[in-house]
Amino acid sequence: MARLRADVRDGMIEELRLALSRRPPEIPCKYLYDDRGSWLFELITGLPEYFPSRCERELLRTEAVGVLEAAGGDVAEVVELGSGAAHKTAPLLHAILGSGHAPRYVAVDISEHALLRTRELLSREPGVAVTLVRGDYEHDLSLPARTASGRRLVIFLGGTLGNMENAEACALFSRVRAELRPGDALLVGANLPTDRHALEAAYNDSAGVTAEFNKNALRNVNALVGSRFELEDFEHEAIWNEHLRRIEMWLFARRHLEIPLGALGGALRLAQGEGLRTEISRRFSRNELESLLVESRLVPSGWFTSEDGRFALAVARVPEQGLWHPGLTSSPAPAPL
Ligand code: SAH
Ligand code: AVI
Repeated sequence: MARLRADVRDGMIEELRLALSRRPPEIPCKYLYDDRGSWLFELITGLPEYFPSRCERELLRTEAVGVLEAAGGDVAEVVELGSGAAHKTAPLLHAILGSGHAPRYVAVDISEHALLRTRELLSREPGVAVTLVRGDYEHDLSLPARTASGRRLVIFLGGTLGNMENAEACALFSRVRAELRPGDALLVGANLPTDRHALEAAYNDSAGVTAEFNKNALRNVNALVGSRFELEDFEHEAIWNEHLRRIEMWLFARRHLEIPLGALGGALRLAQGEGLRTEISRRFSRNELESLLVESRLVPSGWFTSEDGRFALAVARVPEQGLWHPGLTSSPAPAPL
């Protein structure tokens, strides 16, 4: 498995330095995913309280053919961003096999563990050629050249879009778009607004797995830069931010702390009760999500929601040359962001 490129690693150090110097300090959520973090996330997806994975898996199982139709059919290649264990991807690949294509599947993930799980799970799918790409899609997205004619479909599942602010999401979509041709498509899985109690329970699970996952970011940062965060000095809490319609994962200092930051230089001082934010997890309305797609010059072409109304799949396409017009959207044009 390829190591992360040196420039990517250097970029991560700079990114961490900047994030930890903010007030409140932050650790960007990609640092949740070292090998242990990827394993913990997979455990989270099976927890009774964590509903998004189950909703999305069921949606993909029931709507795979509809999703492919909304993508324009004739899909020869699926590129998955942040594939994780790729638990939900198989129904889509089966539907492509059913349509007569032997698809190529390309997984892009920052975590080696996640990619190895992807390969393990998809090796059970005969007829699918699997390519693994280790990298940070927030900085660079150079996909391998296509090997077949037919449509490329980029998929971004799990609600991972919700871990980004609008500017980051649009920047990612632009990077994706640069790897697509007219007629290609993008599929995004997104969380929809739901009741606060279910949400807070999903991110403060009773078995404490999410707390472990959250604190693991400190362990990962220690390993990357030689900082000296002590996990027992922090309390996990996930809080619903009503105004911004997002869950925020925090680590609150249990006492006054002065944490040496190793290669980042200096120390991070936190008063007792002061927090470090490690993740935002947004809930989108249809209008918000489709506006992001339109702003990235993609044309929404399909919308599927889970029975409980908590999760949606949005499909969008790159317009054929010269055909771009916001009025091409499948629903009334969303208001600008
Ligand atoms: N799509 C899977 C996994 C979601 S977890 C699912 O729905 O279950 C988010 C995944 O994105 C993790 O595997 C993590 O390693 C990966 N990831 C997070 N930030 C990333 C980045 N900047 N570049 C590449 N992969 C990233
Ligand atoms: C990967 N991502 C969409 C998950 C989420 O729900 O925001 C990560 C997660 N954080 C806590 N639990 C799960």
